[in-house]
Amino acid sequence: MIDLYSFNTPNGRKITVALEEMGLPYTVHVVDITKGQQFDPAFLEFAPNNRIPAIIDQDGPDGRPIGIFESGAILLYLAEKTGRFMPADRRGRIMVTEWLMWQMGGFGPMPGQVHHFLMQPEGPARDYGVNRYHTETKRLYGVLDRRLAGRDFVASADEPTIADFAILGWAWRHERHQVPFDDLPNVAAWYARMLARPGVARGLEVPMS
Ligand SMILES: N[C@@H](CCC(=O)N[C@@H](CS)C(=O)NCC(=O)O)C(=O)O
Repeated sequence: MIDLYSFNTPNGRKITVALEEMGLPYTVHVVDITKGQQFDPAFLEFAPNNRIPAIIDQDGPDGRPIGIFESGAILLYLAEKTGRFMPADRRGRIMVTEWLMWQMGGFGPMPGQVHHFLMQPEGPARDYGVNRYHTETKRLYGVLDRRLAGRDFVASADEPTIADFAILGWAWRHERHQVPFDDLPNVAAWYARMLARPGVARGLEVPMS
């Protein structure tokens, strides 16, 4: 059994989607980041960066519990544990790692900044922040759209991988960071393809707040 410590956010949704797709049993423990619960000392024991998501797998690699923080590390761990959503061949694994790191380094931090600046009071600081991070977020969506031309999934031709789950978590909030899919036909088709999967749909619906 896996204990998931999370909240209803893009980074949190990556993991419920992965757990549902993998068919792993798990229990959600809501960490309400709007109430400061991410600073609870008991949570910091295994999530020292005071951010969700984090997991404790009671059945860790050596049969003992293991705590893991950082959504990318959790996805890699779950893929290794199940042998699923990560290709077996080295070239395929490198491609998944590239797109997972692309998400973790940019396609998450950048739209996250758009969310932040959109909530600021009107004024030059807000305008500067929104412009800067919205421009970069749109650039990243352009990269994704070009990558998905003629492909069903980001890093593997015929089935999704953990890279798709990671990217989906943020694309799921595209309306909030104000990037419509009108000029992103390949992203739009991929998004619809992902949402049509029952595991993805369940992962996006699991109560987490
Ligand atoms: N790189 C981290 C980022 C995690 C992250 O930023 N989580 C946000 C919610 S999406 C959070 O917990 N924020 C709490 C806070 O800022 O105190 C990951 O991917 O796990």
